Amino acid sequence: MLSKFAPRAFTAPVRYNAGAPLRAAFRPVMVARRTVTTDAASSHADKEDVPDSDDAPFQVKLSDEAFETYELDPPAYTLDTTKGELKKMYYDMVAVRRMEMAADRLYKEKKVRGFCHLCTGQEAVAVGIEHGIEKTDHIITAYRCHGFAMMRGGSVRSIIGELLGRREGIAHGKGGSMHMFSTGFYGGNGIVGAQVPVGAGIGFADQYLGKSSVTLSLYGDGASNQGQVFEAFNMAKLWNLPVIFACENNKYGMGTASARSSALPEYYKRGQFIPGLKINGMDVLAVKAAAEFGKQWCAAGKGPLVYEFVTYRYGGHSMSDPGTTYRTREEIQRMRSTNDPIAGLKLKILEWEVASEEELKAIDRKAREHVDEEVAAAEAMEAPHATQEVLYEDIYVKGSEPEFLRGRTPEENFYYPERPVQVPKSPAQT
Ligand SMILES: Cc1ncc(C[n+]2csc(CCOP(=O)(O)OP(=O)(O)O)c2C)c(N)n1
Ligand SMILES: [Mg+2]
Repeated sequence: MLSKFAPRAFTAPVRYNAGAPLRAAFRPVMVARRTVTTDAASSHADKEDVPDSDDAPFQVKLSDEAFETYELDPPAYTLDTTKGELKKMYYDMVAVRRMEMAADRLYKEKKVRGFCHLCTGQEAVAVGIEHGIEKTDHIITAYRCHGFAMMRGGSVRSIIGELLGRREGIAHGKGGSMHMFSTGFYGGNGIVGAQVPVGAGIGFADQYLGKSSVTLSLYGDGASNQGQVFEAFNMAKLWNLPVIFACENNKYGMGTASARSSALPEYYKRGQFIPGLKINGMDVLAVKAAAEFGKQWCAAGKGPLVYEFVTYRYGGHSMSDPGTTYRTREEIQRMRSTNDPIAGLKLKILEWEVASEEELKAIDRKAREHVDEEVAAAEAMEAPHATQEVLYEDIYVKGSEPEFLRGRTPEENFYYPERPVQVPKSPAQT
């Protein structure tokens, strides 16, 4: 029997006694198709229904074009939220963008060295996901990770401190831009696609331990063609793991447009036997609704999902890419001026009278001042001393180091300072 998930083109019966049926099998089927919008201001609410209190819930109706599904009944096109939450989402997106602007400046001042990939334009994905899941859930992503690190609870000073290579950085200055971690956040990974199976493993651990958490394993449109992504899909489906494989389709992998690298650029269908959802990744409300839906789906034991967040990066791939040689300036300008996630939410907040122009300006100022203070604190952090002690710390958990680490020559061996043996106290001593 054919699986109900098998794509039609591969399952349609093919007769070899004539050419016509074969051609018919590949003839495009004319059906009305809805495409997901990237309009960041496409949700609706009646301002009369918006309560006075910041904490009282009200309902937002998402656009009919917020989602597209693959072998999946669509989630509700409504979202329960509060005025307080909308303002917090707005604050979070402004703060992430401001932090990325600071990273951009510090890089150009040559205070940040090495790789640095900014998420400017893609803020709604990190912010919307965080508002739709719990702190006990898990996120793992690629190198475009600053926004996720912050939303998972990393302070701005620890993230910027990391970029500057300081010991107070979120990974003690040893990871840099691509390798940041915090509770429930597993990086920040530089090898394209490698984090996807690791995400499946995190989901496996949850299932094994009987926990009801969900793991979001994020990757890019370029990464989606990695073999290990499909291996992870296969195992996750076989074992029914609580994992959302989420492609941030920002239209480009380095300088290559997605349609030039992907034979099927509909990334939400890439799971084949895994239901998929395509989401307006510029609308933070649609992102939040999708994250909530996926969490409930996984908690109900329904197994993995494949998501595609349609988004856009404003800057180059990394700091060394101006980002204008493989796409037109007009395209970037159009996305910035008509699909910006922050401007879109701002428009809705004003239209629904959730906050006044002045209140929003105050939120902008608060986010700006907070980020600026934190960045200044990071810049004031002392540079690490160029000693072997500093170089070799953080390789082993403190107290579990071996006697020494080998250098290139015996003279370069590093001997860890002797530590007193930790004798556990007996209950009578405590
Ligand atoms: C295994 C591997 N191959 C190639 C690279 C070089 N590389 C770094 S980023 C990138 C493009 C990935 O694009 P995408 O997955 O769309 O993510 P985006 O940068 O758009 O967020 C490539 C090819 C790498 N880091 N790892
Ligand atoms: Mg990409």
